Amino acid sequence: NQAVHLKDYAPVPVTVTHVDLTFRLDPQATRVLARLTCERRGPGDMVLDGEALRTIRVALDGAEIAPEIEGDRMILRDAPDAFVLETEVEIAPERNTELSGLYISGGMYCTQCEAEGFRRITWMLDRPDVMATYDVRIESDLPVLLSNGDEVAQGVWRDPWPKPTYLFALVAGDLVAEADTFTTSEGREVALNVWVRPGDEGRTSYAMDALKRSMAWDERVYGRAYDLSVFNIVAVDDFNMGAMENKGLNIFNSRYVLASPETATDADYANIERIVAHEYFHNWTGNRITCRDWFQLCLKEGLTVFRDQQFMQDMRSQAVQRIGDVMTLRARQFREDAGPLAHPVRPESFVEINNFYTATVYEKGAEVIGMLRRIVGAEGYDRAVALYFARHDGEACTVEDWLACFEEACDVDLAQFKLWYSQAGTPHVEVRDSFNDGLYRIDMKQVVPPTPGQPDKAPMAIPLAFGLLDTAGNEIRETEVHVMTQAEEHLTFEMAERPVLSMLRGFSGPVMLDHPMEDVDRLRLLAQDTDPFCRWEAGRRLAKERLIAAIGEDVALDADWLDAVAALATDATADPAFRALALALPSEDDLAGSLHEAGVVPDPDAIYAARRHAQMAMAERLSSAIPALRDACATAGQYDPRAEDAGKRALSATLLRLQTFLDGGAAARAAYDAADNMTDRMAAFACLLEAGDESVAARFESDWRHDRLVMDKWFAAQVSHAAPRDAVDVAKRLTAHSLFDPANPNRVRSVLGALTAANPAGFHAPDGRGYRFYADWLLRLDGMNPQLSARLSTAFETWRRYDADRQALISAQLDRIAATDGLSRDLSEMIGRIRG
Ligand code: BAL
Ligand code: ZN
Repeated sequence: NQAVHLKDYAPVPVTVTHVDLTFRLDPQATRVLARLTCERRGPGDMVLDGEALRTIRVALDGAEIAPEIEGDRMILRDAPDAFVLETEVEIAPERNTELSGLYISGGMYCTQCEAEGFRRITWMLDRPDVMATYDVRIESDLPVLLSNGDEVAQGVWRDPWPKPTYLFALVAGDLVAEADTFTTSEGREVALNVWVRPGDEGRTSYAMDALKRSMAWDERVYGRAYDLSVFNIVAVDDFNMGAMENKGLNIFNSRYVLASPETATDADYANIERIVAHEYFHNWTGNRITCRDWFQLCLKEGLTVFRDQQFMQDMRSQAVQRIGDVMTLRARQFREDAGPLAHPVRPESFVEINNFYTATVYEKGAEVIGMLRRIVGAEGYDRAVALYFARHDGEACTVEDWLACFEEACDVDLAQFKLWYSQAGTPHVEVRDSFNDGLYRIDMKQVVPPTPGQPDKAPMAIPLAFGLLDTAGNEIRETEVHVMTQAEEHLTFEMAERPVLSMLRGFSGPVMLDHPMEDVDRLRLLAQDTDPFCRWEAGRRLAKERLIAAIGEDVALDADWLDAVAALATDATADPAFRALALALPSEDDLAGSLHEAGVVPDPDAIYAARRHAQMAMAERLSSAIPALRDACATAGQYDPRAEDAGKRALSATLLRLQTFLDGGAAARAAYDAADNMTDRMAAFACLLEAGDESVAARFESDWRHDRLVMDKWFAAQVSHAAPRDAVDVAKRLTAHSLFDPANPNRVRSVLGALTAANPAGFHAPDGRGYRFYADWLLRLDGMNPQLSARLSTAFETWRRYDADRQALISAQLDRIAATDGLSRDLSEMIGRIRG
C-alpha cells in the first residue's frame, strides 16, 4: 500500500481530450467499449488505470495491440503525438458490492466515480487533471437511460463541457420523474427531473423546490448560471456518500431526496435542502473549475460547503444555521483534529483518497473560506471569486490558484493565512482581560498543538471578531475584527468602566477559545449579547462547567443557572429554534473531549449520569411551565417544513424530553398517538424508548415496516436511546433482524453509527463487548465495502482519551483488525493511522 505525495505531482505526458463510450448493460457481464482521443503533451509513457476489469480488446488507431498490463495499470510506451485508443472490457455490476464504479441498487444501474471509481468501468487516465468531453451510448431494454450532458437520442448523451472522470455518471432503470423547468438568467430553458423508483413519486417535491431555489440563489449571489438543457437528480438506495455532483446528473442517497411529512423529519428536510444546494453549487465550484489533484479536494469541497452554509443562512435563520454549523464542526472536526487522524485541510500524502473525505477537508475547509471572507470583507470576497471564475473556468486548479485571486483582487498578502491549508490541529486561543485606571486590556496567546507528523507549528492568522458590552448589558463597542498573527498580542481601550468581552463573535475562526469569565458576565452575555452565537456559547459554557463539576459527584445544580435556563425557555420573544439549541446540553462526546483536553480521563458512564442529572434538574425547574410552553409551540394548519414551524417543533421536542423525566412517558405517549408528522412521531418515539416503553418499538415497526427510510430511523432510535447497559445487546439483536442489510450503507450506519455516535456509554461498556462487536462488523463489512468499513473505523479515533483498561481493550481489537489477512487498503490505512 504505497502512499501518494503532493510533492510528486506531475502532469500527464499524454492526455485524453475526448471519450466515446458504449455500454451494453448486463448485470453479470456489461461490455464497455471506449474510444479515447489522446494527445501527447510531453515525453513519457501513457499509464492508464483499470481495476476489476476483464480486458477483451485493445487497439491503437484501429490496429489491435497486445496491452502491457501490470496489476491495475496499462502502460502504453512510445505512443504517437495524437492517436485513438480503443478498449473493450467486461465488468459485473451485480457483483459490485463496493458501490464504486458501475453497480446495481434496487434494480437500477448507477455509478459512483469519485474519487477513483471510473477505473472500475474502463481503462482511463483516472485523475482529475485530465478533462475530456464525452459521448455516451447506453444499450439496454430499460426505459430510462441517463448520462451526463444533453440527450441526443434515447440512451445517447453528449457532454460538451470537458470534465474529469470522477464526474462521469450513468443511470439505467425503471424510473419515474417529477419534472419541472427553470429559465436561467441567460435565457436558457432547463428541464429539471427528480428520478425515483415507482412508489416513491410524491416524495420529491421538496428536493425539486430546493433545486430551483439553489439555481436562483447561485445566479443572484454568485452570478453563476446553469449551462446545460437538462439537470437530472436520481435517488439511489445504496450509496456510500450523501450525494454526488456528476455533471448534469446528480446521484443522491435516497435519504437526501425523498421526503413527505409522514415519513421525513424536519432534520431530513433541512438536509435535503442543504445537500441539493451543495451538489448543484458544485457545478461551478468543482465541475467547471475542478481540482488539479486529490490533494486539492478542499478547493471544491470547502468552498462548496461554505456556499451551502451561506445558502442555508439565507433560506433559514442565520443565527440558528451558524450555531448548527459550529456544533457540527466541533463534534466532528475538532474531534478529528485532536486525535490520531488529524491532517491538514490540504493533506500532503495519502494511501487511499477515499479516507480523506473528512470533516477537516469539508467543514474546516469551509471555515477557512469564511475566515478569508472576514479578512478581505464581503466586497473583496466577491471580487476575488469573480476573478477565480473568470480566470480558471475549464481548468483543474490548486489552492495556490485560488489564493492568488484573493491576493490580486484584494491586494493582500496571504502567505501566513496559507498555513490554514498546511498546518493541522485546532489552534488554542487564550484570552485574558483586565481593567485598570480607565484602561481595558485584552491579552491574547495562540498555540497550535502538535499533530501526527507536525510537532512544531507557526502562529496562524486568526480573525477574532469581538464586541464589548457594559455591565448593564448594552453594547458599547460594535463587532470589530482583529486579525491575530503573532503568538502573543494585546489590545488596549480607554474606557470609563470595566466592559464585558464578547469574543469570537459568529465563531469567526475555527479555534478553541480559553477565556475564563465570571458566571455573572456569562449570564449577562447569555441574556443580552447582540451576537447570537456568543449568546448561545455563553449558555453552553455555563452548562458545560456545571456538567463537568457534576461528573462523578452528586452535586446540586445552582439556582442561577437553572433560572437562566428557565428564562431562556420561557422567553417568548426569542426564536424557538434558538431556544431549543440553547436548552440542549453538550453531548456526551463533547464532554468527554473537554475532560480529555483538561487532562482528566473521561468516564462514559459518569458523563451519561451527569447529563441525566442535569436534565432532571432542568425538568424539575421547568415542570409547571412545560405544558403551556409546549402548547405555545403548536403550529397552525398543515405540516410545513420551513424553519419557523420546524423551530417550534424542535422546542416542543426538547420540552417533551424534559417532561418525560417527570411523568415516565405519559405526555410522550399522548404525543406519539397524536403525531401527524414524522418529526413529532420520532420525538415522542425517542422519549418512549428512553422511558423504557416496551411496546412502542413493535408498534412503530408494524406501522412502517414497508418503508426503508423510516425503518432506518427505527433501527437508529432503538440503539441511540437504549440504556447504556443494553445498547450493545440491542445493536446485536438489530443486526440479526430480517430487515438488517449489511449491503446497504444507510442501514449499517443506522445501527453501528448510532451505537458509536449516539450511545457512547453503551459503546464503551467497560467489559469491551462494544469494541468486540464493532470490530467484528468492521471486518465483515470490509470484505464487501471497504469505503464503509474505513469510514466506520473512525469511531476508534478517540481511544487514547480513555482509561488504561479501555485502551487495552480497544488496542486488542485494533491489533486483531490489523492482523487480518486481506484487509482493504482503505481500512488498513485507517487502522494504521488510528493505532499511531
Ligand atoms: N463530491 C462528493 C460528494 C460531495 O461532497 O458533494
Ligand atoms: Zn461536495
